[in-house]
Amino acid sequence: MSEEQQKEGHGDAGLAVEEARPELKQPPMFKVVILNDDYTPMEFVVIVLETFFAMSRENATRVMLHVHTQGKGICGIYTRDVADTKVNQVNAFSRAHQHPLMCAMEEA
Ligand code: TYC
Repeated sequence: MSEEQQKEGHGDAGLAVEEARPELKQPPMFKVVILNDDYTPMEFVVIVLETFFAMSRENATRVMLHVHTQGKGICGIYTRDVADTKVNQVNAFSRAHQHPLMCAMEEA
């Protein structure tokens, strides 16, 4: 139909043709944090950060020292399923090596 016909109101019986806005939301994100303790060797924490969070040795060492002095530190921010998987992997790995290192998730 021509623009002219549309303006005149002929031809489409006044049907609404506006597209619905897609109802999409960003998924909630979760911080994965590690906690300090008195027993886990520093080197083990660095290996965990390299292995499960793809950190360089330099960054892993920096994060480990932050946790050692501040009590807690962020390993990364992920969707719920990825965060949950990483927490379970790290805690299983620490238990398997008989270290008390604890990893947890918090809504970001
Ligand atoms: N505090 C531990 C030590 O002195 C090292 C450590 C760092 C442990 C970070 C846990 O998340 C941690 N051996």
